[in-house]
Amino acid sequence: MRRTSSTPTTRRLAAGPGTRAAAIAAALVLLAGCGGDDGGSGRGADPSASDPALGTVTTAPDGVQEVTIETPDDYVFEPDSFTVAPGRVRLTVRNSAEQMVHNFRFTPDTGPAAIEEDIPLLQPGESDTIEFEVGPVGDYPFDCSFHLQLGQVGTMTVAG
Ligand SMILES: [Cu+2]
Repeated sequence: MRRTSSTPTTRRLAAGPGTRAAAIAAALVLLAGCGGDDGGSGRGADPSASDPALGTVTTAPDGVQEVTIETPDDYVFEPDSFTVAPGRVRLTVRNSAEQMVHNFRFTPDTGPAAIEEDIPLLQPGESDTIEFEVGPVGDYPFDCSFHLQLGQVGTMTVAG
């Protein structure tokens, strides 16, 4: 997929997609070696999927929920919705556009609680990762502020 050719610029976190892929590969080796016993820490992560689909929430080795979405050249998020459980979330937004700059923020004054973390600017081909805590269940609208008027919006659902 495109991940291998992208160059994530993870400014705030050391663990990018490559690190995660390596960790999953290491986990596979461990599973093969010990016959898949009660390691148990990989809940929610399918060990056969080294590259989770966009919008698929997996649990990293450190217990944080991880999910990746993309912003292509049209004014959408791909996917435009995903669901997490209360707790920590590590969200990566990858701008898969060839022309267009995008950004990511939780739409101000919406949702059950404010989430201040945002990604102010993503150049074409760039990705960035933010990490935040979610508590109250409900729908948290997000948008690209550049293209909000063109309908570039989505929803993160927090479900207990
Ligand atoms: Cu945009």
